[in-house]
Amino acid sequence: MVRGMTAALSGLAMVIGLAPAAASAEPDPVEPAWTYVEDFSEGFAGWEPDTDGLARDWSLTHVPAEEYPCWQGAGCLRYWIDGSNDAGIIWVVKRFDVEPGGRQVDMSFWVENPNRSEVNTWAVGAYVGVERPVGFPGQFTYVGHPHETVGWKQYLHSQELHTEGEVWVAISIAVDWEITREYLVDLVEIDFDAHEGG
Ligand SMILES: [Ca+2]
Repeated sequence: MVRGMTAALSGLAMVIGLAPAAASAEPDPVEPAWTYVEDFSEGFAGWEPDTDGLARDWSLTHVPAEEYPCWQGAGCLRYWIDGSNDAGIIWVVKRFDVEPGGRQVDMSFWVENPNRSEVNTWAVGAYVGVERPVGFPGQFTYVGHPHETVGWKQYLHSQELHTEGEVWVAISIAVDWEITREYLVDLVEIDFDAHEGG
């Protein structure tokens, strides 16, 4: 048994020893993984409000924690939509510049639902891609309904992609009932990792 283990370790050492020579034929290594964190204490922090234009009225504003129950820090984002057209998506979007290549993007964010209601099954969505989203059907990935929880809830989304150098990330809320609603969004965290085969 001891002899077998020694042989295995010896084999492992040979593999490790050969690795540098093999690596010389590989593409240049991509940048190391990095994480973006934003809690909107200072404002929009470069995120831009946008919409598909179908809601009768909407607003997307930065609000202070003194006036709204933000999840973390001094402020958060307030999504307000008049759903009386029974249609409409609003979102914030931000462009990130990364080294070209394959990326595994894992994002999370928090949404606050002020009350539980039958007319609260509005869709929380997320987008990670190489182009700015415009809101056509199916472009945002459905990640949950806010009515499942009263108060703050974390939503997750992951996407693999190949980029020439830019990645767009967006967080959306879509109308589902002909009423007016508001939600708060806070604390976005995004991991940009290289993935093999990129
Ligand atoms: Ca915040």
